[in-house]
Amino acid sequence: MDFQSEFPKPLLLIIRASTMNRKQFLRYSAKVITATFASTLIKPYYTQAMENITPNFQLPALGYAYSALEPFIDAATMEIHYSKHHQAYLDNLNNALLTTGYKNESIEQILKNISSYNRAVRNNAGGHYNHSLFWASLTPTRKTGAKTEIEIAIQREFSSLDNFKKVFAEAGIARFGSGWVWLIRTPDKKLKVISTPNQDNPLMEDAQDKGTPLIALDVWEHAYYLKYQNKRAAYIEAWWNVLNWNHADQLYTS
Ligand code: MN3
Repeated sequence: MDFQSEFPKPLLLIIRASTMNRKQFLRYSAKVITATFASTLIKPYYTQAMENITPNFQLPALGYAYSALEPFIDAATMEIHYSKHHQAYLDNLNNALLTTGYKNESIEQILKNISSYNRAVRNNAGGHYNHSLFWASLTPTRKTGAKTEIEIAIQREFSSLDNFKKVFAEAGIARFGSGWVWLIRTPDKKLKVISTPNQDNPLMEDAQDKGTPLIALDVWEHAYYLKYQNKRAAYIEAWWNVLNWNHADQLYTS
């Protein structure tokens, strides 16, 4: 018989106790007291998780110095982009979520349900996710050694790495105004180059091209204007030198 479901707890205790000797009773009582104490400790955290909590999205660690990507991306651009632009998206995201009943969703969950949020959450959740991936997609360390799986797949699907770079750069140059260029894995497991306006991204439920982001390139003017001014094509050409292929490969193979 399942005592737990058949009887209320005090009755259960009496039934159990009546069948025990003194030693068993003491041991059982200790267990009940410990369990009761533990549940009062745990309960506030559990209750908190079920109710609205204060959003606290934060900057991810950069992992390299602002100057580490010179001469391809300059230190001043990196510092302003990371510590001012990204921080502003975070502050605005945390503030916007305060008014929408935040329930501890991850950034990916927010993007996947983006149509249930307002414009401020859309712009700033996108801004936070996109920049986090962008920083992780950069490295001062040139890749050496054998081709990664993603490079092999790119060669297979785009004819050559050079052709892929051409398609990717053209998407970046063609993006009118501000936005992003992406290499994504589509739901049917194909590689595809796409671009999105503003801070939209391919995880958003209403994205025109949905998929898993593998490589992200910021083509907003703030990403390159100090060094490249109006020459977006030159910025994209230089950016290939600091692209973290190993990170892209990790996303591709996971
Ligand atoms: Mn940016």
